Amino acid sequence: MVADAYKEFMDVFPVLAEELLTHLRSIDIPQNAIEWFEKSMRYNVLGGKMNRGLTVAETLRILKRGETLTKEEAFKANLLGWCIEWLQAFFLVSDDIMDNSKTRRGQPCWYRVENVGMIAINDAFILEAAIYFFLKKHFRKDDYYIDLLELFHETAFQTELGQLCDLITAPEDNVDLTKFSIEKHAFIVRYKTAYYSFYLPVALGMHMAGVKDETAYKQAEDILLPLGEYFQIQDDYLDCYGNPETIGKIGTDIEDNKCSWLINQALAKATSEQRKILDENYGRRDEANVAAVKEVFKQIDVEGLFKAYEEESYSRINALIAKVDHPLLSQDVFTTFMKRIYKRTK
Ligand code: GPP
Ligand code: MG
Ligand code: MG
Ligand code: MG
Repeated sequence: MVADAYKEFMDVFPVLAEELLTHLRSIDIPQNAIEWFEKSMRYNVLGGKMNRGLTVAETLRILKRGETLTKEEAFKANLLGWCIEWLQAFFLVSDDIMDNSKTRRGQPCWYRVENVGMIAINDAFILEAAIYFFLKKHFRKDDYYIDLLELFHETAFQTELGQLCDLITAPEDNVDLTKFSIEKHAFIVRYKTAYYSFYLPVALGMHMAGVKDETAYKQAEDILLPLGEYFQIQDDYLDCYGNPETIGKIGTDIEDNKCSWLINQALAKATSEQRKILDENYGRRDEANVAAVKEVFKQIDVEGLFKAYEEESYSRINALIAKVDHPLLSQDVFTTFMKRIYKRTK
């Protein structure tokens, strides 16, 4: 990553925030709505790792083979990166309501902030709308404007389908562990996470680089989806074993009856006694139930299984990357992304 790529990216935020605020002032919306909007935007868009956002300009730089980006190219690539961060904010505000989560990025989830509550649902819609406001303002005259629109719409649709499966596989009032499977898990994570977190940033960089050949997008997708799957399995692992101070959120997967990677591993290995304990304790809100589940995870050494999976994925995905040969792509796009997430603790 270019040394000051992070700063260059962060410097775009105030410009975009001001564009939205200027628009709001122009429609004479009441002052308290402007204040609400600004607070929601800062609270929900900022404070993340910005992995997704940074990747667009980084991809563009690599695809332009080291050629320095013009000021305008760098700005537009970073703007697209921010659009993913806005999309992510829209997803996280909504996901935290659906998952009954307590904290996010080290602060209370937006819906739990005083006086916010279910207004957060509308705030989430507004966060999504901002994406199309920026795209229209800055890309309307570009020949790939329609590609950007389709990509954001299709990616949101994929993510929502993944979220749907995540939610209906985890009904709170009817715990039935026979509904889980590693195949279901693979579908859920690919759709709820991999498309928007991995394919989207790289595909946006490719559009800006002028890539039109569909086979290049397909080749990128074939690596980015497994990479995204690995990333979400890390997320499932950190939900149970991560340090809340470091990950900025308190895990709820066991309480929420989620079809996570950990429970699927445990189910595959459990004895009938352990299985009984899982059936009786998974998906329940009580601390004692959670502790019983974690004890079975410990007996089965689910943590060890994760470490082995992590090594296996690392080699498998690196082997996929080594085969990338499309002239419009570069293996560096994928290795940089992999480096950023391998063995992550947050
Ligand atoms: C991650 O799930 C997936 C999302 C945040 C996408 C949500 C999609 C919507 C359409 C709302 P997660 O619940 O494991 O994430 P976290 O652990 O960060 O809560
Ligand atoms: Mg969720
Ligand atoms: Mg969640
Ligand atoms: Mg999670």
